[in-house]
Amino acid sequence: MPYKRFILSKPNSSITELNALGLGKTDFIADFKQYYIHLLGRDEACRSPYYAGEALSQAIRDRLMERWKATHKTYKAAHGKRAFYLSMEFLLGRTLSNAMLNLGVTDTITQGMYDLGVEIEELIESELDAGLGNGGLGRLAACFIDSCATLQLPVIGYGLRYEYGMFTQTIINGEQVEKPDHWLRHGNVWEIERLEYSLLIKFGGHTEIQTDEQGIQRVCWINTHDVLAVPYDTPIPGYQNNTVNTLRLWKAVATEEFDLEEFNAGDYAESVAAKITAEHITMVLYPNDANENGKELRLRQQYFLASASLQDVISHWVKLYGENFSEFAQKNVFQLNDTHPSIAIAELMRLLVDIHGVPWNDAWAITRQTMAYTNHTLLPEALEKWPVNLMQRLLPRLMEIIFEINARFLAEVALHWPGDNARLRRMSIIEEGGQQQVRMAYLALVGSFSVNGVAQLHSQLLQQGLFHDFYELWPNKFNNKTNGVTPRRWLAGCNPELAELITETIGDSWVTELSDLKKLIPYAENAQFKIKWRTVKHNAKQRLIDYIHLQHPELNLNVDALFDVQVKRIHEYKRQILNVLHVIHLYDRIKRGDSHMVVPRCVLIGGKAAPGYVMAKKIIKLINNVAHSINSDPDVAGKLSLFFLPDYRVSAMEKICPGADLSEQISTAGKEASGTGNMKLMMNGALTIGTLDGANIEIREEVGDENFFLFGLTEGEIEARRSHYDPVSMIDQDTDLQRVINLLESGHFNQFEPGIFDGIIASIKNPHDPWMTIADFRSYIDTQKRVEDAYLDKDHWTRMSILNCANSGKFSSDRTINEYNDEIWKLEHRSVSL
Ligand code: 9L8
Repeated sequence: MPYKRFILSKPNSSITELNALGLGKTDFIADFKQYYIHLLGRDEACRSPYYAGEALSQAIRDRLMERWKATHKTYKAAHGKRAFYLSMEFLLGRTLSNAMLNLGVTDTITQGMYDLGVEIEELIESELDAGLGNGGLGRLAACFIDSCATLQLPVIGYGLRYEYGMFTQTIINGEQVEKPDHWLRHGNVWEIERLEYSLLIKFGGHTEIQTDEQGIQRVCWINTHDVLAVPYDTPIPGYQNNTVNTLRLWKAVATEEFDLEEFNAGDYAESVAAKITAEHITMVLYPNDANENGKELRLRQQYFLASASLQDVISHWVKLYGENFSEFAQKNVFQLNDTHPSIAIAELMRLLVDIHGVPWNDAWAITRQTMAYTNHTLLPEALEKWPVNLMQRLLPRLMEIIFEINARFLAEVALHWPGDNARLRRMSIIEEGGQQQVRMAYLALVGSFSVNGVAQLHSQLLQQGLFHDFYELWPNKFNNKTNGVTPRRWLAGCNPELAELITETIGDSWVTELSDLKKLIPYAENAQFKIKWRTVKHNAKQRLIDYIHLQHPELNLNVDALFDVQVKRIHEYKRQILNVLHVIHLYDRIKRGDSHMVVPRCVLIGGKAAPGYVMAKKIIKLINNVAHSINSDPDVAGKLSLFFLPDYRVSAMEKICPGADLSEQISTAGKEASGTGNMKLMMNGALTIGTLDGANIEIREEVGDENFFLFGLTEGEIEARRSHYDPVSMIDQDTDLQRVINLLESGHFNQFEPGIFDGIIASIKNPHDPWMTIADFRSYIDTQKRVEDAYLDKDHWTRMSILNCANSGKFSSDRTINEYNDEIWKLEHRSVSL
């Protein structure tokens, strides 16, 4: 029996009287004990930091809960516009320490736990990363929702609740071995299941035109196999502002009706199999970064996300405004995180036209005023295309809608460029040829009012290259939003010692106004301050050494060495190979007694390879083999070491960036859309060695040429060189490079594994090498020499380090989100009071 009223508190009690809001030490300790003893059933004898962490997280979650409700009420009462960030990836990492920071209770809780004999650090370390993303694109989504909450913007993140996140990487015999990441195995205190908001998602079946009672013809999508989408909500707290926004992640669950149907037909085993197929949809994150694989399950995931999220928004709309959609576009905006959720454009048309009876032209106007698309890559292998026949089978109604959108769009193109058939073929959403394919980027372009790249160069290249035809048709749609990262996690949270030094020097406004770091500029000349800065860096490097020792206890690392860091996904365009060539060159110099090499250097490389990307896996093996040779050679001990850090992930970066001296951003110019690791490292006082690519260009602009180590060909020079690129003759003409290649070809690093690096060697010697690694070798080596010389002058290096941090303000995701809001979303900021 449904109850009439469900009373949880005395009618007059105000929520502030509840212990669950108290932010004092005694409030937390009381709740912590309550959860530890009664909810988890543990006692003092259980010394597991895991359960203490769970109990503490519960207590903190309670504090978020009231603020979450208050935020919800504030937004609801305002009846204002909302934005929805649709993304297949949200790479959140750990939550506990970030929640403490944003609630402003880090010191209180650290002290409170200490009083109980518990080290907070141990609890923090026992939390698993939420690895629901591959790399930059997924982490960007996580930084963005942090900034939206901090800026008090009504933005909901929509994504998928993968049962298995990004795989765990182990290294066995120098090779990557993947282990599934069952991150939910112990449950997840930070999420709340919302069964009551479950929705049905259709797959398969066919369409039919039916006439309704009013004699109106409607397309019906019938005989479908339906899957239930169940939302799980995670609170996203703003920085000390009472705002708690929502990240809603969908889980696929088999419908009971579906089971019953099959079961009644007498096929029990089939019905269980069907249930499992349905629940496969959100089972695993595809581990391909900037690399499409075209699998049917991936398309299912994409549609599942798009349909569930849109239905959720529309059912909310209908509850408030009924079937009147005239103001829908004024009140709602969807930001598509790359083309991955771009089927949402066709799905919104389906929901408006077929389900809510909106005429096509009105629905199309709404869609085109509601959808905004962010492009994250120019790499052709990452551009999504779906075979038409697959879409017809899996999503027949969506395919019809895409054909209709395309027909009307091509008519518009034909009007604009009469008789230009080549252009029609180029711009069609449907690529003709062997098998017809849907070009998802074009669907996104046609269906959106805004299209942006993620750094100046990238946005410019989109307009001049990939999307040029569309830029000519709709120049005003195009814009740039240079990426950023949240200074809460990437400075205040991960580097408390540096944060404290900054705050005692210039105050704490930088946490939410990162450009205030400019106030540090005069201190770059202050001897006292520089000593403090150096001490903080020294301590961070020592902590990084301790962290590396967990993986490599055998290594003897020198805290005064130059810490040279390249951490990111392993990809040929990111050119980890170029880094290895430099390390081999240094090794060769030391071995031949070149005494100019005086600066001890620790080179740290980390990152995951997509499991199917053979060359990337070979690169990992090469790094490990070279590391083994170098680290076991007494001739180079104390001068040079190289190590591969296994299982690079968000929580690893939080330890790495405070301790880095040099940030390697060495992609082939024009290939890295932005990069965001470059920003995290800069913020923590690392200097960049980099090409004129992605956000490196803007980093250099901000910090000044004299505080940035630039090398390599420009994007224009790269493209101009392609036709006559001759790496073999470049090797012949450069003795250092010749010696490096000889070492590789002689099998020096693979004496018992003949031939294993032949593929890598051939790829860089190939005149058609798309990444042109050899072309930048000389410039890179010479620039690395300048790095060494600069590092020798400790005082000067410290000055440059301070200036890098001081000028990193532009790269706060708060700045990025303010630009999205001012130019695309146009939401009002709403402050929340309790
Ligand atoms: N490589 C870009 C990086 O430069 C940028 O900083 C970051 C955030 O804007 O996005 C990175 C990026 N990731 C992807 C990506 C493409 C996929 C994928 C999965 C399947 C298919 C394509 C995951 C990630 N593109 N760009």
